Amino acid sequence: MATTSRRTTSRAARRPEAVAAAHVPQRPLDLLAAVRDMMLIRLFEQETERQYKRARIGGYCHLAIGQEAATVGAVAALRPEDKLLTSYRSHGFALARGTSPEAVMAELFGRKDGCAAGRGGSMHLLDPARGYLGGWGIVAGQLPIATGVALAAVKRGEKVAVLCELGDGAVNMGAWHEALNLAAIWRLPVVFTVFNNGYGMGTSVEQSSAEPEVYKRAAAFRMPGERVDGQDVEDVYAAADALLSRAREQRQPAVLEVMTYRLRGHSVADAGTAYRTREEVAEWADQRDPIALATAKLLDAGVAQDELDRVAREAQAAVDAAVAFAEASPMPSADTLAEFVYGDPRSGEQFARMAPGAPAGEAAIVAQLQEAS
Ligand SMILES: Cc1ncc(C[n+]2csc(CCOP(=O)(O)OP(=O)(O)O)c2C)c(N)n1
Repeated sequence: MATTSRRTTSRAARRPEAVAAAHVPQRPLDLLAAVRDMMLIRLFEQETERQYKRARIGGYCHLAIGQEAATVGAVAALRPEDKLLTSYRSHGFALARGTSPEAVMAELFGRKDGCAAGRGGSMHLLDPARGYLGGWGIVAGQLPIATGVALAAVKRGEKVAVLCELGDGAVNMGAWHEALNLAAIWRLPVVFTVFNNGYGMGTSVEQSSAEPEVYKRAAAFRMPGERVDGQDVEDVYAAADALLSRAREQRQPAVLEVMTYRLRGHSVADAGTAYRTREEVAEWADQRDPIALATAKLLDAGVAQDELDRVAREAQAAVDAAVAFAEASPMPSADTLAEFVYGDPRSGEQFARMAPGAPAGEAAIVAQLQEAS
């Protein structure tokens, strides 16, 4: 009888070979500021895990502990006018882009003062004022939207770049091909930034991808493709800066593969040990923790340990304040349910048509509209 074997592939905790030109960023990265952001994100997500276990947070919840350098390095390369779209593993992106920890935590709690007014939760963070056009829950769902956002920017004559983050699991979806093909044909300013953390849920990249070196897939669309060490915030920043600059100035789309690792399970419901060994996780935590790597560089450069301790204390205070804010924020009231569903402010009418006895309701609304016009 044929048997199936679940092949697991170990992901060694070592610096991957970068496949990128040596980029010299236009503006140097402020490494201390990057460490501050990474610490905030780490502490925020550790608190998120605690609050989830206390049932303050419901629904799906995906932590990106271990991926902070990838997130902070990529976001640091964005200009204020640029746009950002990501997958559901989105807490760090909102925080790195400047959304307040209060607004993010309140969103996780489903509260009125959350950054998506309590409608989105962990997977659907949103901050249009900062160009963060969402965490998206459908794998690869954000890709065609990012292509569309880039097309809209070109049509409006805006010189902006779009950073579209996705997981390695998204590169085998049809939307990947559609979005990259159109971006290439129309020369749209979008950088598809693949956070390759080795696994899509419990399936390794090697098990699921005929070409596991994701950056090479850019060749199918005649785009530049680069791979960078995602645990080194300076490297991620330099590569993202180069590709985003070319997108902004020359409308050159690209693929950036950021090699990283998530130290937690796929979501809070996954212990993350069925498809990888405890040793593998421990090796990444001990040898390739992005915050430890960056703080070691700062200490080497003469930054005092006291200064780093102060940064960590301030980050923890910001997280504590975020929890207090979220607890105090009210739940959205039921009569605002129809708000934010459609861009059209008349969404209330559309909801009314769906109410019990809608046909009559609809007739009345149509009559009112006719009267008003
Ligand atoms: C279209 C679709 N299919 C399946 C799922 C369920 N699902 C959620 S996350 C995920 C794995 C995605 O992995 P990857 O893209 O590598 O991102 P990561 O979770 O590692 O950040 C799957 C299959 C989904 N959300 N959307």
